[in-house]
Amino acid sequence: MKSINLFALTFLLLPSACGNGDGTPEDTNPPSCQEDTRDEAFVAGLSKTGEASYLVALMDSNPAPPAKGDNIWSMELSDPDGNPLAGLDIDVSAYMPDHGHYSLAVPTITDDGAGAYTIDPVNLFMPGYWEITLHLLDPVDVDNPDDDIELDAVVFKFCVEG
Ligand SMILES: [Cu+2]
Repeated sequence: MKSINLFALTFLLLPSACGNGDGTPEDTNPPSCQEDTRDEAFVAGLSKTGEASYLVALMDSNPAPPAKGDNIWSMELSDPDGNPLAGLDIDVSAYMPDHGHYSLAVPTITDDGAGAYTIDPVNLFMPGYWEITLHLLDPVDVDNPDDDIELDAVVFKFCVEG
């Protein structure tokens, strides 16, 4: 009986001896977002101007800042002259360059009028650095999505913790 008890005790002690997540040099956790210099701090109203001078503002995120899992984004779009842009389609692609994969979730885009749109969800299913590209599409023929014309595109860059 005594040898069995010692065997069990050895296994109980092993995890703490390996240093799991306490910042010791043998820690094998991936780098945290605090060490990532590619991402951007979230602020309500964070705006981007595409190469064609269209403006895309991230007015709010739920949750805020964007987090691992499903996020709901409230957007405002305006044309190069600053006029609100209603009636567009938005194609969203969320990509992890470090891993070479996309999020496969296809969000619902709601046109809330006067240039406001809701994207639900922006799915960031893994912790780490994400590049979320929004393609602004003009639906020339609403019955034929293949005819959409891309007006502009912008990229939002966020790192989400695990
Ligand atoms: Cu990944």
